[in-house]
Amino acid sequence: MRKLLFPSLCLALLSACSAEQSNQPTQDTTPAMAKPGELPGMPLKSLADQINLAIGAAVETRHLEDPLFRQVLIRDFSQITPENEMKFSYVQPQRGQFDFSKADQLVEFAEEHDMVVKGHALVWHIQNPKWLEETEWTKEELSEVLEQHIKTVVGHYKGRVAYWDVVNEAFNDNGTFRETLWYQVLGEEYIEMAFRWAHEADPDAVLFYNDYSTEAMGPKSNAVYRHLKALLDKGVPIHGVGTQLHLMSEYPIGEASIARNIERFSEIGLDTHFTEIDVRMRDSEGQAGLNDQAKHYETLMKLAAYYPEVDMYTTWGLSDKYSWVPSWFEGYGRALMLDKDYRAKPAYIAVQDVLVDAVTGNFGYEPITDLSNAKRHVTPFNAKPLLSESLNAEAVVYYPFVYNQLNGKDQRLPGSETVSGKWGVGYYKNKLIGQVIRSDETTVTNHSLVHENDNVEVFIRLGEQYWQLRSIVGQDFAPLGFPGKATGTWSEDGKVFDFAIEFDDFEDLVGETLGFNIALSDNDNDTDDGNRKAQLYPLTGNNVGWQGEEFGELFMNGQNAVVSPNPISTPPTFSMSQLNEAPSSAKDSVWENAYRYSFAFNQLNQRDMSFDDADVSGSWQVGVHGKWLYGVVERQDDVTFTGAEQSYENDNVEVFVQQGDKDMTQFRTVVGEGFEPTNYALGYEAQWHKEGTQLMFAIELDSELKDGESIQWNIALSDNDGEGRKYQLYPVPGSNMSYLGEELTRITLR
Ligand code: 9MR
Repeated sequence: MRKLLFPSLCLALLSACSAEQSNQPTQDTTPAMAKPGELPGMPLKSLADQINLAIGAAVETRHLEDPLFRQVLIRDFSQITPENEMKFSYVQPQRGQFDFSKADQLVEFAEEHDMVVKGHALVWHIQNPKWLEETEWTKEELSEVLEQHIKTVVGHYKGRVAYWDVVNEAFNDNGTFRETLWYQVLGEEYIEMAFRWAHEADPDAVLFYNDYSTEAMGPKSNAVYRHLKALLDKGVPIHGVGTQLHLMSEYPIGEASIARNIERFSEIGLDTHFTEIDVRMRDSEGQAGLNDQAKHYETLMKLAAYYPEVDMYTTWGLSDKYSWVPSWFEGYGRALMLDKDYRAKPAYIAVQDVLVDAVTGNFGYEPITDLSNAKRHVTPFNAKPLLSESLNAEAVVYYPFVYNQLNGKDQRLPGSETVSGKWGVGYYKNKLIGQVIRSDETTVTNHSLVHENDNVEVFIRLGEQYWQLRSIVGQDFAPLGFPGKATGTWSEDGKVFDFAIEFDDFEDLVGETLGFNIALSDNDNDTDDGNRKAQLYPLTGNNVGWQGEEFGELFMNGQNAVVSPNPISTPPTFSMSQLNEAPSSAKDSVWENAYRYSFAFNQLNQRDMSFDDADVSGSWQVGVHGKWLYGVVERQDDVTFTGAEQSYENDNVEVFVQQGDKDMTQFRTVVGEGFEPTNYALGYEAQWHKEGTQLMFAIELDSELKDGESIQWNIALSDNDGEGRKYQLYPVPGSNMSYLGEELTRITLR
């Protein structure tokens, strides 16, 4: 039941309260029975005002012509963000010719109705005019263009637009810089420049960085945090961080993680705005979806009401009538608090209830900030959107096949003279489009057991269901129960396999996270039993993919898509052994039976993480004895180079160790030298043998590990042949950010 307001509050807000009484004769009137535009209870803005929270909506001028839209907006909202009409292509459609006609109407409307305006967005990679996108800019020219744009727009609204989204969406989901026009021509400094120019044009304006999938702790928000902090340290005028919050009702909201994120930004002096909230639902969802959606809106409002640093709560649109969602995410919609007839949905009621509690002193809420269950360890494999059904090598990321899961504890690559390969996938609408590139001297396809032939297997998991699709070299996929359509074609020479897997349950895969794995099998007719000698996967495991286990994750990347917060897989986990005695060298017999893995993913190349083993290759093993972690590295390299000024640029091995909640330590040993000094309090030592082909190292742990216990871990082999670093090979994919304590894997004692 909804709570009654205190009478004193009604006195203070007489008109609003009487409106409430006439609109809502009884407490249990269901909102669905209200007339279009008739909303129950106190207007949200009269409540939010009392806790200094602006409550806003994204608006376009055409919406204001709809009387109900206007009425509800004026009644309930105290802030607007121009949804499109202040973007670059609108305000500067021709070079040097500014057109503020639409944006002016919005600002005038806001002034008439006492609303605050947040300008959106000065620098973005989308909705830029043709002239801007199609010119080959020099750095000087483009920086002039940007300076003029920002100064003209912010100057035009000086004193009238209180807040600005200065830079929008500058980072990729994995925390690397997005390769926009701005970044490519101006370098990362464009962010700093944009803030400085905006500040010069209106020193009173409050300036924000804005992005999506940054509400919670994670690689992307970490990147935003790091970069904004660095800019603040340099005195760049940045006042807050906006997190868009284009959410999905079916994913739980990471409340603790959002809370921690707000707090860390606050610690560096930045306010947080919830800037573009909407919570999309599948078209097939009913009341349960509406309730989940309400929970999301409610949790966000609780956080906004609790943290004084959150002083803006803006939804991306006003009602389901004009939302951007259905046209971007096929099969999804109804993302706002009001339905298409401007009636209150459960989300509206939930938000209003939180606000009522907050202004009547009944707000007992305290966010949870314990993150122990909220950690996503490693970025998933990425599939990028394609422009057609054909795979465009530029658009996909290639990952190598890496671990031979047929070979027990020694999962090393067999070497490219035996077999090697890489794979990449993208998607077009509801089709996964993939390619495998394979190199193999001997192709065997006549074994009586189909799986013992040279083949590719693709493993897919959706919820509780999983499928294995197999294609023997030269043949189409065998239909192993997969309900959609799957086709595969091999090139004449058996080197390239192109496939398409169509998902009947989806209209578009954007934003989905699928359970995924892929394997390349190799039979050269030369084993004792005539069976395969390798089955290479991109993940380590026990070759039980066919039983529905050990899936990795494939994230269907896209503008405003979010990675599922529910990991389908456990973080990549490697194994280490208990060593009977402290090893004396890399050749000590204790290593014979220990787990062994290859260095595999070149994280220096974000488009193709495979590498050429004629340049460099290597393997690593780890074990424990007492409180010590021992490791060995075997390395083959055509050219050993250690002449670079920066030691990380030299041929080296880096080991990343983090125990429990302690800080991560990065240990580096340049080939031939010991570990570089660190501030690690316990012992550590590295020793190279045999001209840099063998390394043994030892690191003292805090405490002895028990069976089944893990540490967070990574290891990398860098290769420079004298012309800059070529490869940095890790056992997992990632964006080369382990040195920041991110993208760590686990290593478990077994
Ligand atoms: O809602 C906006 C939609 O009408 C436009 O077509 C689209 C163009 O990309 O931009 C939408 O707004 C975006 C906002 O400016 C920045 N964050 C993501 C929003 C949804 O794409």
